[in-house]
Amino acid sequence: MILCNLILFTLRISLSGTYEVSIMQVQFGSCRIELTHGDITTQQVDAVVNAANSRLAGGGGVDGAIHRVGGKSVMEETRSKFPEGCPTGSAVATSAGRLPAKFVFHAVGPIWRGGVAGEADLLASAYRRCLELAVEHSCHRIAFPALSTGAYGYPMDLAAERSLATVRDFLLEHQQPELVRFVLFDGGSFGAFARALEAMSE
Ligand code: AR6
Repeated sequence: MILCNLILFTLRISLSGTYEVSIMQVQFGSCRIELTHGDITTQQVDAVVNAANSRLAGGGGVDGAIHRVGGKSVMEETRSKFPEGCPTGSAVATSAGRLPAKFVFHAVGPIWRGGVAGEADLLASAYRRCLELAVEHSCHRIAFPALSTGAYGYPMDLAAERSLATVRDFLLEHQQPELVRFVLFDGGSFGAFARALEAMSE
């Protein structure tokens, strides 16, 4: 049975001799998964996802960048609405302060412990909760970083496969949100996600 109509293309624009922008998109009915190089804090979407910890205490990487650019109102709202933090595999929503988005979804991915501690299911569940929050908050466009693949040590290839499959399954079932963008910080993560997305579309 054909579940969806896939259109896959890769666009590489050489802006100069040394800089290249890569974008890859796959269409699932009326929804789209998009991969791009870049910084999550510059994304013009309805919601950006933060790679948070379960105390929602702030940190480095994506978390540091989101709070630095979003400003202190994001942490103030997080502390006052969610003093208990957020369990691993889930996510909570705040407004986005000075970020060019309406909401930040603070998602807690798993710490990699060799793959034997339910990491794959927890990673999938963190992505799914963000997509549910997007639907609940009428967000049509959402941008994710590669959750758990930095300080939390989840192997990039495995994270790419699980993250993309989770988003694809959600879009096929719910037909929203209309755009899910993965914002990948470097060539290695972009390559891993591009390979996984291509394999998934064959
Ligand atoms: N935009 C997009 N991707 C980024 C950015 C950015 N500005 N900065 C880093 N990445 P991480 P985690 C990539 O460590 O593994 C924090 O201290 C990065 O290269 O931000 O889920 C929290 O407080 C990597 O591929 O998140 C937690 O304690 C990916 O984003 C802990 O780290 C995720 O890296 C969460 O660890």
